[in-house]
Amino acid sequence: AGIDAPSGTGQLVTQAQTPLPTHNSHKGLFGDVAVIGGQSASHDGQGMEGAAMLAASAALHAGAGRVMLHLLGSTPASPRPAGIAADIMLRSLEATRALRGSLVCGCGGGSLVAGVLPQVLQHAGSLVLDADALNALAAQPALQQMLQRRAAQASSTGPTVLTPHPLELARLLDSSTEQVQRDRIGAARQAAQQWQCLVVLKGSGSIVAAPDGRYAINHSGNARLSIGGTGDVLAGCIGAHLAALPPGSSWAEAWQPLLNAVWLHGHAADTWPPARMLTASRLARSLQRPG
Ligand code: NPW
Ligand code: AMP
Ligand code: MG
Repeated sequence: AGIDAPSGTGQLVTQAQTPLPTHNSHKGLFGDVAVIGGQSASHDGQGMEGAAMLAASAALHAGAGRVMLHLLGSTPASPRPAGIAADIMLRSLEATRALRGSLVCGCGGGSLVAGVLPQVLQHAGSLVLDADALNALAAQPALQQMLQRRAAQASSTGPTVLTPHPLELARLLDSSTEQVQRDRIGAARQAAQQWQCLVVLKGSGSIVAAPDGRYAINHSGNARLSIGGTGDVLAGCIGAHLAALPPGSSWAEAWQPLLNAVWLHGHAADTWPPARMLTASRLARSLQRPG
């Protein structure tokens, strides 16, 4: 109910297609996720560590084998912020970047993200760019050129996923929220083709678009997701679903795992007990593989 699948290259996502782990699985098979973001409160007093912590928690609960986190502006002497699950490894920027697996960058990253993006864009594996990573790209044409170079070298790097909400996409396209919302499919496809990336335009009925023009409309999720932090949870969830792809995978190989992640994120909200308040940290902990 709700949204009709348009004709052409559109598809409606109504369930995840995720195989269950086999009997002899080990953590190496699920892949690792590194999260870089969450500008430390000690840097400028803004305190957006929570966003990166939510992304890391989501990656953990969505099935990553191991999760590492670098809080921008932190040093080895920085205290471990309360609330980071014991399962999550705090690492330096260099150690986090060197990880094999997928890299999620931008959640709560503030102004410090722009400085790390040139290195992040060279990551040999899947890359998810969210929030302030998207804002930095929008503000700096030189970073956009690096993003395009990454796409041209995809066989030695990996697929890139941009996860903007309507205002973030408007910033990237030098447009307005209203214009993006007027033609959500067109805006998502334009960005996917322009940057040769996979794009998830978030909101009610998230649009997933690919560089070749194909797109999908996600059918799960509801207005209970309209709270702070749920987008950070989505970024980590996508990171987990892309983590097992080998370096050099194409965007086409990332397409179905990406649709699974977007659908499962919304599904977690759809199956949340109605009488219980949904929060982003609870959403992260409720993510699960189907089956
Ligand atoms: P309006 O008000 O309609 O003009 P920003 P942010 C629009 C971190 N967080 N449909 C809407 O614009 C993030 O990771 C940290 C239409 C809205 O006001 C970022 O790093 C948290 N419009 C940073 O904060 C938890 C829509 O976008 C504006 C829309 C800033 O991120 C919270 C907000 O955009 C947060 O995640 C829709 N569906 N969705 C933490 N715990 O540490 C959004 N808009 O100005 O980019 O701010 O998204 O809050
Ligand atoms: P962000 O704007 O980055 O915090 O991300 C918000 C997340 O919640 C995205 O995954 C959106 O698709 C989702 N979301 C927000 N509002 C709704 C809604 N009304 N219906 C479905 N999903 C929503
Ligand atoms: Mg967000």
